[in-house]
Amino acid sequence: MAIKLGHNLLKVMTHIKCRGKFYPRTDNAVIRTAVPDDKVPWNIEWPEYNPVTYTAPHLLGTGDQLPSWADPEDMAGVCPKWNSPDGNVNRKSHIGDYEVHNNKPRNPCGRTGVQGRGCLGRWGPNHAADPIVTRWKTEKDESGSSKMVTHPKTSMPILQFVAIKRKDCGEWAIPGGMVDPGEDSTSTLLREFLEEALNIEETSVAEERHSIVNQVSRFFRDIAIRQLIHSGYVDDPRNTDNAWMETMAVNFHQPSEIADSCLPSLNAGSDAAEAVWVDICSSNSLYASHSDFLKAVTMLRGAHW
Ligand code: RP5
Repeated sequence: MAIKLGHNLLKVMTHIKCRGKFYPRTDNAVIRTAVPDDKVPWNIEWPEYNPVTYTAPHLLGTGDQLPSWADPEDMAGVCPKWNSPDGNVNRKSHIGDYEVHNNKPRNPCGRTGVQGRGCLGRWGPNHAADPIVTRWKTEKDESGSSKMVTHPKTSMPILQFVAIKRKDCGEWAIPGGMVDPGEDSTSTLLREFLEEALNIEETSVAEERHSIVNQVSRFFRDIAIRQLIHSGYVDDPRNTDNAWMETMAVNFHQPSEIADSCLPSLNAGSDAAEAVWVDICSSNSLYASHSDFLKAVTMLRGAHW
């Protein structure tokens, strides 16, 4: 499969992780209506479908009590520009125009068994960015020089990626995060990597901070090592019928000849409990759609999966 710029890996996906029994972060108090595979598409009639409505309590405030990254619960007075950039909020989906019913956007991948925003801030698309930082797995040979490690079954070289352990659910993931209001996704890629995989917020010595930021910025700017993997929907467990995650996932690949010099040592911070290099293979169990993104990276780079 050729990976082209702007390729949308999951355009025709059937979401699964946002159809689990319980809505996340509710202590199992919010139960989704079970949506069978054949009832996921909105164009399949299901007149009895009437799932619970849930929006997390901290998103129901008004004025100063509402986080800057969240919409008001009632959008009637706001006149949102659905399917468009809207001030410093991007309400445009990567995957084309979504439908809006009674001022509530409809999840373009179909039913999820819960209405409202759940714990997502925006009605409609909630944009994120995922930096997939990779390198070849190497070992020293008898003469002390590095050689790429191949997998015994496929004889293909093994890629490693920077993984973080999410504090919220304990799952391993790519160190991505939400695009802040007014921020562009490219800046989010860098900021999230610095925060979650390099703990930049806790690096108090100014020179060290500058050196880390400069080193990673240079690496992320290098177009020779950068490749867009996915821009589109994410099968995130937080998705609802009216709010969903979308991301721009970009691979930054360290060439093997300079593998040791591109990045500082990993150090988990922000929403990450751990940050480590992990061998990529099909048995990695990762948050949301992150395994799909890694599979695409292995195909692109000719690595073991
Ligand atoms: C996933 O949630 C995205 O792929 C991204 O990795 C992440 C962003 O949400 P937070 O990590 O900020 O919660 O859907």
